[in-house]
Amino acid sequence: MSVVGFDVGFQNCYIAVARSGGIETIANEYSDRCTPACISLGSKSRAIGAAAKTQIVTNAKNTVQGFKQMHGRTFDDPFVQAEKKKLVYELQKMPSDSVGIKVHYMDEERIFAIEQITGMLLTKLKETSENALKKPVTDCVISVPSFFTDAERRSVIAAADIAGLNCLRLMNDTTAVALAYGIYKQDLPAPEEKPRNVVFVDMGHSAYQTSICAFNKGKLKVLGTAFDPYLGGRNFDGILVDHFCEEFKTKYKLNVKSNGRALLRLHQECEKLKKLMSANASDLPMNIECFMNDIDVSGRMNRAQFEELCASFLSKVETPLKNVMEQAKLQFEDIYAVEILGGATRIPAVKERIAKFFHKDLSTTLNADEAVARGCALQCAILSPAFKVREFSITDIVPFPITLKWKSATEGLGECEVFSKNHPAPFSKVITFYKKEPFDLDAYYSNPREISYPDARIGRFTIQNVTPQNDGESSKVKVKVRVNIHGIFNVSTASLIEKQRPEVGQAEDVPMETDQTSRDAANAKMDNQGNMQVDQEEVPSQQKDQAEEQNEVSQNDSTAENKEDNNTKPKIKVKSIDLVIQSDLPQQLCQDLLNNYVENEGKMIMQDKLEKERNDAKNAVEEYVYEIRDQLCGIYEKFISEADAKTFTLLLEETENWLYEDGEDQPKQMYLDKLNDLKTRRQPVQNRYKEHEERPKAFDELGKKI
Ligand code: ATP
Ligand code: K
Ligand code: MG
Repeated sequence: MSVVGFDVGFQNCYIAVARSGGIETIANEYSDRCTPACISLGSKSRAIGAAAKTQIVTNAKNTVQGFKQMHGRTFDDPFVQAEKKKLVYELQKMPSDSVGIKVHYMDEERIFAIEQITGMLLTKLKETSENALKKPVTDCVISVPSFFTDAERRSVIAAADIAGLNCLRLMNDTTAVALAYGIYKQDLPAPEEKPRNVVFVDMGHSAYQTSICAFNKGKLKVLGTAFDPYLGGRNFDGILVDHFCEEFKTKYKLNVKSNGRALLRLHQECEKLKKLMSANASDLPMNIECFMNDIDVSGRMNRAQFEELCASFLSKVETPLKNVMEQAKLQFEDIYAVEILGGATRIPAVKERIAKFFHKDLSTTLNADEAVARGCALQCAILSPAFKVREFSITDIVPFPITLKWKSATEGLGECEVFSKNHPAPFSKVITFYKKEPFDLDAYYSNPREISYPDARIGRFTIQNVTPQNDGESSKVKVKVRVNIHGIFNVSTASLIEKQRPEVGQAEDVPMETDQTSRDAANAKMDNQGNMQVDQEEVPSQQKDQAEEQNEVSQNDSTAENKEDNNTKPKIKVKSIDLVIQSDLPQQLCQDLLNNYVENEGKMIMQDKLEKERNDAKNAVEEYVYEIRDQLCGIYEKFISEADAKTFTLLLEETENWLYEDGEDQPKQMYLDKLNDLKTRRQPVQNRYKEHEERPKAFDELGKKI
């Protein structure tokens, strides 16, 4: 079994794996540990990662990048609409209202769901890790921003399914980083001592996230998280692009924004310039040859100017930091270290602002690019039964409080916040209802304005098969709600507690245990008023979810059940009946569609493989032509007549020309045949050459024998 962690960034992806030597980040086929989150659809195959990035300008309309934050969103989502304006490739509304990406692939117009696009990227990451590990990869841990809502998280899991990956955990970026930070530290305070509080600050290409974690030996607890989902390196690039668009308008009379390709090139150059300015404060040039209408353009910028232009973005750096400190309820002197990571924290002005806020020098003990992937791989190792890692418990939190609402048969509306802000996660709770018929539970984010998503609905969970008791009274229904290991809310189980007829002779006159009686009475009364919510108890997760269990924050075993069993002499026997829960989740991919996408991804993988083989076969012909040509005027020269050599050379020339003309695009077999043809033609001269080469050796052998 393999242990793999994927950091799926908006711009850059990293892969870490566990090998016997420990956790390591692995490189792709270009010996680069960074794989761009980029997919280029071609007329014969797909290019994914580094190969796709080279096509951003040349195959602009079919090269997809910058899609991560469109997961789980509808096409009409204001964020999607704003992105759409900046994208060169086309977006289209899917029948389910979600975001589709319209491209030309295999000479056809195709619309891919966002899950399929990330699925393609994950296919690439999976292949890269399989090549490094030399075995199949299925189980993995994938990073997501901590601000991702349930719909976004579910959408990423669907993408993993499409790529044939089994995502053991969707791990929040900053939590992964905290794990990578803590697990190897030998000097963490003992469990009973005051914890070591560390702030993590990650600014990537699209988003800015921070968390504070408390570390003790063998464990970490997230104290708070805060973010600006729309602040990242790309905003700084955007400022430079706008600046130079203006400058080129006056200087060269060019309307850059009207030309998609030029704009893409300018983006690339501005990003380069931005990075250069991180290392160099002086005036720096930016030159682009043949930019538009055959005009070469040039501009200049220095760090001070850049910071002035970016002032409004820089002023946003502080807010999440303030927010996270308030959540953790810590003073600056309680902070042991501020660890920065993510590419955009290399911008000096960003660093300065973070350091100034905490009155502290920043730490860079983590690899700024690879820490997320490493944390994910560590988490995967912890979850994998096949791998031994030191014990380390991770307590994450619920970033957005969650409320359940329900309607009673008698019109009233019930409501209860089931998970408060920063409640430990993963976590389960049991809620008891008194009901006579099936009912709906609607889950919402309690503070719609807090989430970076336009829909506060999490989902509707219908508890089915609820019937009254034999005596016509309401039935007790226990519902387990859960924030699972992926940070996704769910109503995981529901059961109806059926009172059974007391045995003869024990009967009705036996008084019920007082606590229970009064509680039931109170409940019944509330029931009539339509307030069904009665009892809220926390229980640990079920055994079967091994992974979650070990990390779960929980009270003593089954609080709720124990209370009843210990205090009540069972005068009335009860039977628990499992109920069916039907869930209706916004933007959830239906199973049929998902199956279809899985199948399609399989087809595309096969197509890519065939295309690669075809290309390899073609390249083999070309290489063979060069090889023989060299040999004809080299080692074979003495073994072929001048006339034969001439014919052969002519044939090679013909073959070469064919490769660039009619043979440019032929089935694989055609190239194999051509290659065989050449090999057959070479055979006689090669035989003569070999014979000659072996003759002295034969003499030698003979000599030794004598
Ligand atoms: P996200 O976390 O938003 O999903 P990501 O993980 O892909 O995105 P990172 O790889 O952490 O993002 O960072 C990429 C960003 O960092 C880009 O905007 C890039 O230009 C920027 N960056 C990288 N190096 C430097 C540098 N030396 N100076 C300034 N910016 C840099
Ligand atoms: K990254
Ligand atoms: Mg990132």
